[in-house]
Order: sequence, then C-alpha cells, then structure tokens
Amino acid sequence: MKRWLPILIGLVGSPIIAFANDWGMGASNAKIPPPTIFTPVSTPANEIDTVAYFTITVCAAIFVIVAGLVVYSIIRFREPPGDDGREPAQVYGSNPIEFAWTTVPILIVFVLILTTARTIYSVQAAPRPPDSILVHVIGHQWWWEFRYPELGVVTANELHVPLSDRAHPTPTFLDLESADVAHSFWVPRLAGKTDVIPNRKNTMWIDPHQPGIYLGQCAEYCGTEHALMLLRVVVEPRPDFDRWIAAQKQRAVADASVDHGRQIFETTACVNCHVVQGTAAEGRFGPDLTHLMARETIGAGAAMNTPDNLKTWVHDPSTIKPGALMPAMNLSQKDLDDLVAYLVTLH
Ligand code: HEC
Ligand SMILES: [Cu+2]
Repeated sequence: MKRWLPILIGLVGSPIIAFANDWGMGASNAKIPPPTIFTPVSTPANEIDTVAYFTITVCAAIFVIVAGLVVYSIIRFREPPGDDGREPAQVYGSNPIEFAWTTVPILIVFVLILTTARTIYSVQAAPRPPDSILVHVIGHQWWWEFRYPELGVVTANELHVPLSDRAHPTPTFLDLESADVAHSFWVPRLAGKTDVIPNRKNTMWIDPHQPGIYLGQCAEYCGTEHALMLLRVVVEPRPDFDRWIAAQKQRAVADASVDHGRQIFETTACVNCHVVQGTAAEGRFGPDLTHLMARETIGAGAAMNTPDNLKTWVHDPSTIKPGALMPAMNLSQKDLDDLVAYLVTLH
C-alpha cells in the first residue's frame, strides 16, 4: 500500500485541485459554465482543442499498444509448470529491433512537434484587421487592468469584448504588460495562456463566436493572492458592447444625497490609489472605480459586488482577500456607511 500512496494521491489529488480552482474559489460562479479547454468558443482555443485531441489520441494509442504487449507477454510467457528455471536464449544487438524502436518514437515526436508548431504559428501570425478592438491588459498583484486606448475606456477584472461573427470577424487584440511581477492571462475557452512579463509586451487575440461570460485566472504564481486573481470576459453582441462603451465613457455625476460619502472618499487615501473620473481621485495603484457598479464582482472575482461586500472590503480587504494590497481603512461605522452609499452610485 505504501508504494501506491503517492500515485493514488497524485491521481486523485490533481483533478481535485483543478476542479477546486475552476469552481470552488472566489465569487459564486454557479451560472457560468466551468472554464475548460475542451469547450472552445474562439479560434485560438479551437486550434488548441484540436491539437490537444490529436496529442491525446496519439498518446492513448501508444499506451494501448505498449500496455497490451506487456499484458500479452505476462500471460503468454508465464513460467510453465515443471519448468527447469533456466533463462531462455537471450538476443543481443539486433539491428532491426534497435532501428525500429529508435525511429518510430522519433517519428511520433516529430509529428507532434510539427502539428504543435503549425498551430502556434497560425495563431500568432494572424494580422490585426482594421475593425478589431485593441485592449491593453496590465497585470497587477492581484488584479487585472483593462485599457481600451482607441475607445478611451479603463476598467478592471471584467473584460468586455464584442461577439465576433464568422462572416465579419471583429476580433479583440490584447497587449499584455505587467506592473510588477510575472503573471499569465488565461481564459481557457477563448485562447491559450499568455505570460505577462515585466518590461515586455506580449500579444494575443480572441474572436469569441458565442455570447456569454467566460471565466479566467492568472496562471503564473505571482504571490499570496495568486489564487484569487480571477477574471471574466463578457462577450456581447456589438450593440450591447457599444452601449457598454458609451456608458463607461460617461463621467461621475455628483449626487447630492451622498455628498458626505463622496467627501470622505475625496479626503481619504482612496484618491491616491483609485481613479474616479470627474473627481480629485487620480491614483492608479488600484482599480479604476469610475464605474465600479458596472462590475459584478470585486477584488478580481474574490466576492460579488454587493453593498455588504463593499462595506466588508473597504473596512478591511483582507477579510475577503487576505494579503490584498489595499490597506484596512479603519473608518467609523457612520463614515463607512456613507462612503459605501457613495460608491454604489458609481454606475
Ligand atoms: C494603498 C492603495 C489603496 C488605498 C489607499 C485604497 N485602495 Fe482600494 N484598492 C487598492 C488595490 C490594490 C485594490 C485591488 C485589490 C485586489 O483586487 O487584489 C483595491 C480595490 C478596491 C475596490 C474593489 C474594486 C474592484 O473592482 O475590485 C474598492 C471598491 C476599493 N478598493 C475602494 C477603496 C476605497 C473606498 C478606499 C478609501 C477608503 C480605498 N479603496 C483605498 C488599493 C488601495
Ligand atoms: Cu498569478
């Protein structure tokens, strides 16, 4: 039993870890299909799906042949009753056998390399068409910043992109950069992982064929809250996407009933780390809050965006996301209530 234990833990443990990552962590994702590479809805993910199935098929065939030969040999060449126990004649240095078991694996590996290389090339070489969307993705510990330089919009953690019609593709091209350490941008149903490396610009693209919400996650260990550096991509038909862009471009309108909360926001350290367009808040260390309420989650998918969770978050982010790089703000209960009353007006 002892010898089997590590193997058993590996076999049972790795799927559990994978599932926990997909479904267990962060805000409730019950309605969103789990992220897997086997249900692709975008060309780069489709290509990966094809290579993955091809590789699995080749490996499965090798497994069946090798395991079959082993089982056959065990049964066929058992020691017969009354055997004298002497070794049978041994064969050394058979050139045909040596040749066969060297060339066949080399050929198989070569085919796998060529198929993979062709896929990588066809995905990476795709030119950027003129009517595509451009987004700068900036990885931060532990959240994602999304900037649309051609549309004048900045948001966080929930990337909105238009549906890409196969007849008239409107893909989204992503430039990926890091504000601190290495991260990796991964939305399994849309494309492969792309590393996000300090002082380097990597690129990738997606052309989602189906509207919906697609879950993603940072895929490169980047510190304490790596596991809660989630993201979602909201794919919507072009008119909805245009409406979202128009709404994001609007500036905050002062609502007199939440003046006190707004005052607290503007006179507290919040302004050093957050932007609210149209106010004194111009900090870029944390997510842009101009349209905070347009997001379903806070803390990069750590919790749903409800007034209660906002209160808990602003009071002490580490109760929701231990180690998050926003300090506990230690406001009085009244100030906290008023501040959150202001935040929930940021549509
Ligand atoms: C030292 C910088 C800093 C200060 C000061 C700060 N924050 Fe933050 N804030 C952050 C960072 C960083 C995050 C992202 C944390 C994460 O997701 O890991 C964040 C996240 C948030 C979020 C969640 C946004 C989202 O979309 O996920 C809200 C809301 C927020 N802060 C409000 C406030 C308010 C209100 C104040 C002032 C009372 C404040 N913050 C002060 C750095 C700061
Ligand atoms: Cu990470």
